[in-house]
Amino acid sequence: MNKAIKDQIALETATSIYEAYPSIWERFGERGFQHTEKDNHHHLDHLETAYELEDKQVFLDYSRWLETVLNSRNVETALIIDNFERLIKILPGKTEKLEESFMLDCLQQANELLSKLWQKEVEEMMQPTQLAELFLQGEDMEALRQIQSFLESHSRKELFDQLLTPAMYHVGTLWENNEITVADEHLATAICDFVVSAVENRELAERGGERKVMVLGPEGEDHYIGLKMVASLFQEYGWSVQYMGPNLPLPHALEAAEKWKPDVIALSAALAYRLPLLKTYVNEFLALEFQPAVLVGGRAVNISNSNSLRNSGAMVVRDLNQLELWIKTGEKPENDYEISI
Ligand code: B12
Repeated sequence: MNKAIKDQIALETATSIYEAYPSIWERFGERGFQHTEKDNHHHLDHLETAYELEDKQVFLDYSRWLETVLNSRNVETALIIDNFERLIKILPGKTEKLEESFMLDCLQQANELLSKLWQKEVEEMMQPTQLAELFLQGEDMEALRQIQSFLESHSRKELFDQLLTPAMYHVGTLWENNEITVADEHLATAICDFVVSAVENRELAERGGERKVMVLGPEGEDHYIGLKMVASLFQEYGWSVQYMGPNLPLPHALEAAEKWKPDVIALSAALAYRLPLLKTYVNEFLALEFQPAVLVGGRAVNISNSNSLRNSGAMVVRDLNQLELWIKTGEKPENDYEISI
């Protein structure tokens, strides 16, 4: 297979992957696209070597190695399988028949192998409901152990989004169904709080950055786990963070803001009836002379119509993905989730 053909296959494959999953532009950007193209060159080189040596195992060993490398860089096995499937469709007609059929066999066998590995990983992966159970049993050290193992192949944001948030929502459902008591809920929260603090990047937090964010919940609001996650994400991106906790009366919040002059004030509320108060906070913060940006998030804004907040000039951010995108690019979130209750 000559270089021009390889270039063509690699480009075609990378393009079709990025067309199928536009969100990976957000996650990996232009550099990611170039890496995908380069990766496809590697796949083709290994297919060629396997063909020359008449040994499919060469490609299977490569696939196994590739899975380890890419997983550690937050690329899921499913994406590798998807890539190989695309090669299976794109390769035919681009090389001579014998080589083509050998390569297609290699790709097929590699995908069978990767699917088995993927399946095993999913089975072994901690599920949010299991984690909630550990929280409710008071198993703090076991919960932390499981979380640290999750973090070996996932980012902190993924931990918050995929494991901790659904685990706490599950706790909420159990409470709603009267299957657990408020005391159980408190225990679960305390352990969730403990693990969020334990996985915080202390070094980054202490270093602090030039951009400043103040994170708080309005008076009366007791829920603060989401708030801590928001603070942690800002820290991860090198911001200086003042985490003021929930239930901060407006005069104190204003005084602290005027003193520290943060670039951003991030607010969170869980209960929908907190929205009018949230709006008061937003208006007061927006009227400050140094003009901070005001971000609002949390369950309260996600389940209700937050147009009035948005109209007042605050930026309503639905989840940590949107927040991360905004931190990285300054791009305003698209808010297509207004559901009135
Ligand atoms: C733990 C808990 C408590 C604890 C709170 C402890 C604490 N320190 O946080 C306690 C026991 C004190 C409590 C009290 C109450 N709670 Co409560 N609680 C919960 C529970 C189970 C989990 C909350 C949580 O930690 N979630 C996990 C976090 C990570 O999720 P999150 O806050 O949504 O945050 C995510 C996003 O929204 C986003 N985000 C959050 N904030 C922000 C901010 C910005 C700027 C951005 C960008 C993003 C963002 O990022 C996070 C990551 O994805 C929820 C269930 C649920 N579905 O949430 C009920 C729940 C919120 N509580 C509820 C209720 C009713 C109450 C009480 C009124 C009664 C009670 N005893 O439970 C009181 C009110 C207290 C008060 N004054 O505020 C209801 C609310 C229902 C409603 N109609 O709105 C829920 C939904 C339970 C239920 N299923 O009925 N609660």
